[in-house]
Amino acid sequence: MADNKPTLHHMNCSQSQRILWLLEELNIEYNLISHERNSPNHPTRPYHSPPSLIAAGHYGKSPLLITGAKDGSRPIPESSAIATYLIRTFDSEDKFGLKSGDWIRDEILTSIASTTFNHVHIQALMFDWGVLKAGDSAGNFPSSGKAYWTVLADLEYELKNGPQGGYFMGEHPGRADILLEFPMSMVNQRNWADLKADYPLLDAWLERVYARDAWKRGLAKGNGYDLSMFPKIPERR
Ligand SMILES: N[C@@H](CCC(=O)N[C@@H](CS)C(=O)NCC(=O)O)C(=O)O
Repeated sequence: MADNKPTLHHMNCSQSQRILWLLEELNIEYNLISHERNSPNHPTRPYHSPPSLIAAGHYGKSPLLITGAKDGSRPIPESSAIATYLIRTFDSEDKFGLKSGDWIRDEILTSIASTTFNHVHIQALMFDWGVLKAGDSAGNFPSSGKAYWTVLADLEYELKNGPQGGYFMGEHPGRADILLEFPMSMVNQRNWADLKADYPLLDAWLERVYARDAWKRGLAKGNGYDLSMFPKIPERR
């Protein structure tokens, strides 16, 4: 698709849903190519990228963004790099505050999303799949509870003590809000924590994200966002 619009390679029930959200927030024209995860019964790669996504670019994962022809039709993997490219290229009014806002705060929270949070979230998935058990190399932590989810306490602290307005970056979502949506949706949909009881500000933040028109438009354009689709394997725990 050699036009000047960016093209998003998206896959159902995956973290590229947050990039669809961002594209809708930016109100720009883009091409969307939706891929369907392999079926649970696939002999070697259940739930993984289908051949169409593997063929789309070297990394073979979602999201993958191909920039428009005027930007060289360059493939960009990695959610954080894609979000930064899209905001730097298309946020002419600086609604996301990467130019005039508190970019250091944005950078801290973006880093938490892709390092600390990602680490705990992968561990939690491993617990769900029976690969890790409480007391394993994860450091004797239980797989749930407040001692395990200190990253949620940190984010609750940031919402309490950061700029008020409903989002991590104030009255408008920032890049960090976009990137935190996916791990927070994993926590929520896989019941890894009781957000309402233990992290009420995070719970309200997620509800606020889901109530945004751009989020709803992105969800409608995607091909499903059920993060509980990867089953728990209780018999192996
Ligand atoms: N670090 C990448 C991770 C991309 C990634 O792992 N995406 C998953 C979907 S949530 C995927 O495509 N998995 C398919 C596979 O591993 O075959 C990012 O931040 O975008």
